[in-house]
Amino acid sequence: MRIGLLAYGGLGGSGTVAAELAQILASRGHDVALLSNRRPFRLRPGSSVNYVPVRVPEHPVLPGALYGLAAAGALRAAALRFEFEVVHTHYAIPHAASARLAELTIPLVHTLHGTDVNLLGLDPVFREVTALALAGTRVTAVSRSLAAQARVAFGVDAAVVPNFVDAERFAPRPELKTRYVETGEAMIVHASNFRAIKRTPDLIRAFAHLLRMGVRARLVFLGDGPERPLAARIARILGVRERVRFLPPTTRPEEVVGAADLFWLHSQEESFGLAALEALASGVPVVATRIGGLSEVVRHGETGWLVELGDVHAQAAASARLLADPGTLAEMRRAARADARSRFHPERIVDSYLNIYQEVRV
Ligand code: GMT
Repeated sequence: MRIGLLAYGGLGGSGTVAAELAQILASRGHDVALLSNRRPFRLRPGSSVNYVPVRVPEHPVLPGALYGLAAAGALRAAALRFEFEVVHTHYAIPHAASARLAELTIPLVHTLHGTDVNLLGLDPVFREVTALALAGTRVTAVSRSLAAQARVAFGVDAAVVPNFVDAERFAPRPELKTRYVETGEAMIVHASNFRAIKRTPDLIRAFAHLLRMGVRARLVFLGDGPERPLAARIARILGVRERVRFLPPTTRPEEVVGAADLFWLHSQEESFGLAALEALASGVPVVATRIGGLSEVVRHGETGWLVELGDVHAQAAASARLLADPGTLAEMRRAARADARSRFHPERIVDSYLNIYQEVRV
């Protein structure tokens, strides 16, 4: 099949999902083109996916303002060039509207990822235009919780197609732990784009509690984003800065995540939590907020532990309990990996997308 994908590039989860999907589809012999504003971090060099950058003409007064229109133009040109049989957009704002504007006579599939519904999608301006763009097309959402929010925001019935993980790549790597922490220390990892929604200051507060409980541990932050300096400042204020490591984004996150004892998230919104899934596949239990799709990804008490938003004491206490009980932790590690492999297997989930592509073509 000739498939066009439109997504945001860079480090974001929606771009990661689109890039991984594109590569699996191409490896199965489909002709795939991926359009995005920046090359997705996870699109491997030399992959057989046709990468098409969306070029946004520079405007001295309105930098970046023309992206939605540029995406429509790039999609229209690519559809003619590659003769797409289906176009699949990721992250509805503005991609669903861009695809509608491109006036393609090709079936459209739109995947909702999170803040396109529950943050930007709540703004009446975006909500109205996005609802119009989604009307009459096939829509998917990455979790049941996001599908429910999309029904309210846009009045659409989205099919749930969850994200997936490559468990060969995201696997336990305990032998790498000494790269990041001293012998005898527990290693806690958080991977993030450091937006306010991720509540990284709460993670530092939880970590300070954990240390006060007498746990020998180090918190490893992987990634970059607007609140990274704030996180470092709070760590200094709370006197734990020397126990927090900041690692820049890497093309091999599996080498950090797979070495951890626990993975932490304290997000206030998380439609799915791809980083949590990658940790689970790596055999690393997740301690996170009981928010959105996280409670669909993490099985409370079996593959991790869920706490209420803002309850940094509970985040610390649950982690201290697990770290102090090697038997339970080992069982949770095994369950985390097994559950991630069985429920979020790439081949099965890519099949779900292919079935939807087939359905919209008839
Ligand atoms: O919606 C966003 O905030 C951006 C988006 C992204 O591109 O990083 O993240 C969302 O999509 C990911 C992939 O489906 C999910 O794993 C994230 O949970 C989701 N983020 C939020 O809901 C905050």
